[in-house]
Amino acid sequence: MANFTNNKQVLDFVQSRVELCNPDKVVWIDGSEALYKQLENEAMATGEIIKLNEELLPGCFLHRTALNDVARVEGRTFICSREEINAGPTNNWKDPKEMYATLNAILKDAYKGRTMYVIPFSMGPVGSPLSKIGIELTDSIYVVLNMKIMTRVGQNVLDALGDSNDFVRGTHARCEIDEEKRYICHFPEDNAIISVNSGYGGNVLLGKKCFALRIASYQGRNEGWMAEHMLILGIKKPDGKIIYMAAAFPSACGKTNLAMLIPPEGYKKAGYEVFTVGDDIAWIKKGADGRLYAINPENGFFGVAPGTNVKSNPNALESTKKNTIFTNVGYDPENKTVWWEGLDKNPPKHMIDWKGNDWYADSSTEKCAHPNSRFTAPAVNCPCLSSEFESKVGVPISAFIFGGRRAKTAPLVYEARNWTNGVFVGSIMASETTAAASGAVGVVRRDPMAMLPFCGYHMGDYFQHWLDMGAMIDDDKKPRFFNVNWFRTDEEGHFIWPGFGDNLRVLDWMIKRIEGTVDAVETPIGFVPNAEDINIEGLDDFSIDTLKGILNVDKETWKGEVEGIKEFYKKFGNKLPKELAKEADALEARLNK
Ligand code: GTP
Ligand code: SPV
Ligand code: MN
Repeated sequence: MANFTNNKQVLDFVQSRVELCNPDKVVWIDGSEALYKQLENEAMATGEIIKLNEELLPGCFLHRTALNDVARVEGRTFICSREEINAGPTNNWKDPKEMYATLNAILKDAYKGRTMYVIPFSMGPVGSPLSKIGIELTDSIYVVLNMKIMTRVGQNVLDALGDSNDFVRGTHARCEIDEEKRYICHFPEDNAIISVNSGYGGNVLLGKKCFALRIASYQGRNEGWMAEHMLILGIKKPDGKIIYMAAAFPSACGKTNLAMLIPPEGYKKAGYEVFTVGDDIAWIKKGADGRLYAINPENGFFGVAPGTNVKSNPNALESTKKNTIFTNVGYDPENKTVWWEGLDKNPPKHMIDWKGNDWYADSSTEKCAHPNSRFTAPAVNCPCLSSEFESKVGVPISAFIFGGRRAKTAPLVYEARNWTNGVFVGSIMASETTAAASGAVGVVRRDPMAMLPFCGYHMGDYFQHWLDMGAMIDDDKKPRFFNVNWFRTDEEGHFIWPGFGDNLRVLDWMIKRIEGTVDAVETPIGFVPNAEDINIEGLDDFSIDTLKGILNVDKETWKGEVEGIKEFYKKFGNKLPKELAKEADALEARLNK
């Protein structure tokens, strides 16, 4: 072991797990291609992964999870802070002592007959002052191969860590994939994560939601930075200037798509380009010049497959053409390729569905791919990856965007009045639930800053942290706040706004607001565009009246909304920042005027 590191805390951690979990063998993931090849071969031999067509999809694999293990499980996700109050009303809490006892019983001999893999990984470019290091222990080769794509893994991470104790201790054990004994547990005060009885992405790739959001949000609050469920994109204007924005949408609400958007023809011709820095998570800190800078701590995309196609997101599709792992999509055994709903209109006649059963295009009634089926693709594959992706300082953020799925209520876009009002707008986000987490789909729920399932501490304190961050930034350097809703529907339930690449038309309006070149209409909820100021040139079947319809703010609907907000706010008791309670009152007063 000492070949890999002399860090005593790392060695102690690994040793203590060896004693508890009792693996047959310990393998350190040093980042070498030879080792990854060997692991791929092993996993192919056991059927854990299926090699896809080397010509069409070089380096790609398919994996199917257990039928009961296809999404994050919020009901079984815990924040185990010593004091219950510190987990807050929106998280499940368990006393760490009690939870360690439960987990230790499950972990006892959990690796028996198996290999324990030690994955040293960096969230963020290795050596960046914004980056953080973790060690994940796992008995799953699938996890190792996914972590290789999603994070920076290997010996250089251990070298960067040196003797430091500042690393997250992650333990994952598949156990029996027993739903009843599935636990995704976070111990923020111990820098530790333990995940058992699952093999699904968000539950087991511990660098992602568990570390980069739940643990990191807690660290960020203590250390004066922010960990957010946000994509980061850069928009290059015809004058060559690049404006960076970060956007928080709940799971499966369009982050990957917005991050990789293709400008509409007219914009392309005019010289607009869009660059992806991140598609899911942003770590944000004040930079040397006083502005807020963001890095993407990840190294790949764990994206929703269904609906991804050459029209909706060609950049994401292109990213999946090599060295990608597909999870729970359809499989064409003849051509060794993959398919999912919404890829194209001609599925292969015979496939194996995500459950492993035969599926026939002309007779099967069930979905071939699971609605939360995913691809794990290396960021370097993305044709529009930002040249700043590896930047150790990050990119300066000019706007924060919040949004969700609201069939009614929220207009296409509006701008908040100022930072405090912007934090209010983020805190009242609501969205219809999706397949990204187990449970009912399509139910409207409050999801502040898209962080409801991901905030590692009391959400009232989290709101306060947002306000405190604002106080650290001079007014002329503060990002602006916007809210968007791509998902307004008509009477028949069809989306009214074309969305996807055409969302740039809305971002374009934001840029004009940032640069101070366009007016807006003041409404009780914030500033809404004059319909004439949103460029709808080149949109077929989309009139200015339709646009006016989705920009409309209905006072009566919003009065109901305020009631919902106040009800939601009650949860936080005296931890709700007074500024936000005042914002709710002020909104109500404006609506009643
Ligand atoms: P997570 O990875 O779960 O955090 O999801 P995400 O926020 O990255 O969502 P993603 O971009 O993968 O989109 C999820 C679903 O929303 C896909 O089925 C998309 O086709 C759909 N979608 C994305 N953008 C738009 C849009 O602008 N309009 C409409 N109507 N649908 C969209
Ligand atoms: C999400 O659910 O927000 C995801 C996928 O990005 S997971 O990694 O499962 O969290
Ligand atoms: Mn996400």
